[in-house]
Amino acid sequence: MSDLDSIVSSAQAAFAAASTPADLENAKALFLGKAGQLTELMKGMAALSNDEKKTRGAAINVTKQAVEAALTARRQALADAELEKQLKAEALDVSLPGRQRGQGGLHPIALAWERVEAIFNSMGFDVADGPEIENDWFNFTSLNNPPNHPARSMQDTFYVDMNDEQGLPYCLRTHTSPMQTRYAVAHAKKHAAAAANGTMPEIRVIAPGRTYRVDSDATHSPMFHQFEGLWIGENVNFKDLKVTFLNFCKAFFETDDLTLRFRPSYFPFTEPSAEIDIAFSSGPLAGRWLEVAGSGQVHPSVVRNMGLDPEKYIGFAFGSGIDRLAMLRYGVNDLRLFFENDVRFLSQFQ
Ligand code: 2NL
Repeated sequence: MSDLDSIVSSAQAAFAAASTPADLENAKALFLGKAGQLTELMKGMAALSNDEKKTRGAAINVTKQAVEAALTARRQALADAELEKQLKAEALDVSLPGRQRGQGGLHPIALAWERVEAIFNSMGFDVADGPEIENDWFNFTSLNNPPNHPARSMQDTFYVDMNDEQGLPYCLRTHTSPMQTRYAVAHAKKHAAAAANGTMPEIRVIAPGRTYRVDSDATHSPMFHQFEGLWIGENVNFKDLKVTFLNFCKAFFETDDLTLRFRPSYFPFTEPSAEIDIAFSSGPLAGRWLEVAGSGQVHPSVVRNMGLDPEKYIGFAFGSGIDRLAMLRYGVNDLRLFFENDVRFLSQFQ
């Protein structure tokens, strides 16, 4: 191997051994730098004749080009390797599932509650709201509950350690009725002047909300959800009650395949009173009578307590449990599932 060929092969070996751009530049200096091997060879040409200079010069040039080519190739290889390394480090796995921000949704009871409001709204009913801590008058007395009625006992009602203006303790409302009485009183006041001319608009309202009773087992929760309806006018009757409640049930359960049964009952605030039972003619509950509401013609004393003349105004009321309706509508067999708030249960309703 000539001295020139051995320079090329040792340059190739030195460049290959350089593993970083800095190493490579150091290796380059060994051959092409000021004191590099090729530079030294050029300097050595001074002593040669003109003819020898020509051939030797051409040969050195070829060698130099070969060394430069090897350098360029190695530079490129190192740059490629660096890029490859960078790409690997910054690699994005586009098939990786994104980090999700979990979407919230409404509780099934809230969904049922909203459906109740929407359906009664569509039948011209207003939605009333009111306090969850009630006084004795609105929770019991105005609704015709006698002073020693068992519902008033501490075994049935949660009392608050504070008395109202009459010296009677506040309680957590045991039903949604007080909201309707409050609504009716405000309505009667607002339209008192018009009523004297015989033009008071009808009261048509529903009152959904949380209610509280001292009761806790597999089928009762101390806090539960009710909605009550009230329709009072000059000529509102049981037929209106039946049509209203039937239309509600058909819309709520999204089926015409159901029958209602009105069964005589007793409530202090209505007379006559009836339990409302429902039977589906198809589906998993077909053929069974299920109690879904209490109802009746509003008792004259209760109409009077609303600030209305019972000789002139008459109507009906009903009360039903939202939790129970939600169980029937969504096929939930255990009331407690609604209150455990297990996301695996709740997410099934979204
Ligand atoms: C039941 C019984 C009922 C009412 C609620 C009512 C409200 C007013 C006046 C008269 Cl302001 N009555 N509500 C009437 C009959 C029955 O509910 O078992 N509910 C789950």
